[in-house]
Amino acid sequence: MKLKCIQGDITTFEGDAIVNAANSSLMGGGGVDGAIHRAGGPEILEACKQIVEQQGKCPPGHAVITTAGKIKAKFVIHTVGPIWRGGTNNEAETLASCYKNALNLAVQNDCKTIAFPNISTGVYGYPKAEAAKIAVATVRDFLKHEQAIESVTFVCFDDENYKLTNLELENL
Ligand code: AR6
Repeated sequence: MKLKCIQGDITTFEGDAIVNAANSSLMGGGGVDGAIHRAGGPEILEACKQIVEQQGKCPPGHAVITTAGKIKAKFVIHTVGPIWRGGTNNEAETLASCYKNALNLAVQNDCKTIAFPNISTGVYGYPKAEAAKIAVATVRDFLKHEQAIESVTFVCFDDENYKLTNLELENL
């Protein structure tokens, strides 16, 4: 199985790239974003600033890639999840785009082992069960036509996301 699920802190992932659940400013924040910037050090913020200078803010559903600074992984792929507004504002499509665009960047940068957090399920309020369905289905579909990636690991922080993501993987 190329798809895995573990519980823990994504900043300690030993692989090619970790994905960050950022916000459009790319200037850091709380949650997993804060944890990644703290663990990686100022190099990550510096790289984010350069990206924003060149191409502006990162819209929801899009992704950019930077150094991982002091983090073991080689890269951080920053994506901006949708803020949950009841489900009728393209939240599902935007969330799926986060996973697809992050994986595309991973492939373009020769990343073979990638870790995702449960994007949008913290501060952004996306219902966890629905987010887990979208995350697993989108990654599974991507891997069907992309052979270069060896593994995608969902690194779940809280018990609920860990259980829900495992459930989706068992249902595959
Ligand atoms: N490793 C893995 N997952 C984590 C970690 C960690 N170290 N810490 C938290 N999580 P959130 P969002 C999980 O709020 O909902 C930030 O301020 C957490 O349990 O980090 O996409 C950004 O700057 C949850 O399941 O991201 C944005 O402003 C998941 O990560 C905003 O939050 C996502 O929760 C983005 O909100």
